[in-house]
Amino acid sequence: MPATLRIPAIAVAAALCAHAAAQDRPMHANLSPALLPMYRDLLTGGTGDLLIIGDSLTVRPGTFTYAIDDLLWEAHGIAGDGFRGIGQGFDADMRQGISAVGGNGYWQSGASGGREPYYGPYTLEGGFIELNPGGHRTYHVFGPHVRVYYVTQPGGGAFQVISGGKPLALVGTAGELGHGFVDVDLGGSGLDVRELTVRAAPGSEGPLVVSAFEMRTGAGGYMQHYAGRGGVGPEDFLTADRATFSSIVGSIDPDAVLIMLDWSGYDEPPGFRADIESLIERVHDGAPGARIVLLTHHPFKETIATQADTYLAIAEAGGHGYVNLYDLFDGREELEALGYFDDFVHLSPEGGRYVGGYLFDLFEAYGRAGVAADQNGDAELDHTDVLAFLESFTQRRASADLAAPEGVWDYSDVTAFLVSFGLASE
Ligand SMILES: [Ca+2]
Ligand SMILES: [Ca+2]
Repeated sequence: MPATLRIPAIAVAAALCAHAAAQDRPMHANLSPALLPMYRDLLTGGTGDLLIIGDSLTVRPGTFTYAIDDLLWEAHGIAGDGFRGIGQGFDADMRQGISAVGGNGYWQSGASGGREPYYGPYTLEGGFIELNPGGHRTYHVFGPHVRVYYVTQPGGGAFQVISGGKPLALVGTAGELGHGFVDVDLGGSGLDVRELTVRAAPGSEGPLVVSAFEMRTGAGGYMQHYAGRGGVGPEDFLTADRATFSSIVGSIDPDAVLIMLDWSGYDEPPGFRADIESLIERVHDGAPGARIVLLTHHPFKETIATQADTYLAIAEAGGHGYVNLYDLFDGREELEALGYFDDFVHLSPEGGRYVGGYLFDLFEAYGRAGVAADQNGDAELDHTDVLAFLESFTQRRASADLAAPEGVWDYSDVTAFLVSFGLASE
């Protein structure tokens, strides 16, 4: 055989090895257990809360998180626009953002910037606004129930929360360094845009720092909370004051937490795993029952492969959910050819809709399967659910009536249980 013909053979062998390596990395794992508490709430009229801890890829306008939000709202109802920081630079004039519409006498800090004293560690997103004496800032918010988060500190001043010309709350912020929040009811119902102003109280001279809003409709359904810091990895979130971070996460009380962070220029892969695991610990300090989903980035650079392997190892060790967007595409070239790149890192609106739709389909399949398979309702999936199903099936309980015809317990219900249990065990 001529030597020239052997080179392609070696190349083919190498390609097959690469393909085999990619095949070894699953597209997802442990999704049903990770989504079970959220889907149980969504399917029983409660509020399913997902907190997303990520970088710019999760908060930028048009990215996939907005598509997930729209699809889950449509499927399960709208519980609200959730938690959003007001100090960061991603306040797009669109539904899931908060639009700043006016004000004076304030200073705004994004997550990665700041001036002394830097209040970022006493917030969840790292950003905040500081009101000067007499200063104010007005926002468009969504839904009638708004929680306003602020920083407490020695000598802290007082601010008013105002909507429709009416002062709704007067809040003193003096105390130990930390955070606080106040709930205000803007009146009415539904999803209309409302104006909300935070204003330094007359005569207040002390420093005033406001960091975030959480917006609720008061109805059951899906609510997505954003903790996004542009261009950072987990280490940046670990700079947050631990008690503050845990307390804010606890106040959000998420059913599930989606983490999508890279090492982002400051760290090396060996430190990355420990940082992600520390971040998960801190989430559980505040919300012990929250389930974790580790979501890899799409392949905008080749080192995401290492991230995909690291996330998988963390997920397998901790029993966390895992979704691998790295192997969903063949690389930058495919993303570019599909028109899914905005700027060779971030997704275009088309790319956001595709990835959001892909994740929604996964969530629906594995979330619903988990709820159907958890026959004893303890939010764990194991062999005791098989026994519980058999008993409920024999006793003709509603929990075992999983397939049409309704009110009839037959082989189609058994099949439905086995399919759900099989999916949920993947
Ligand atoms: Ca169970
Ligand atoms: Ca049936």
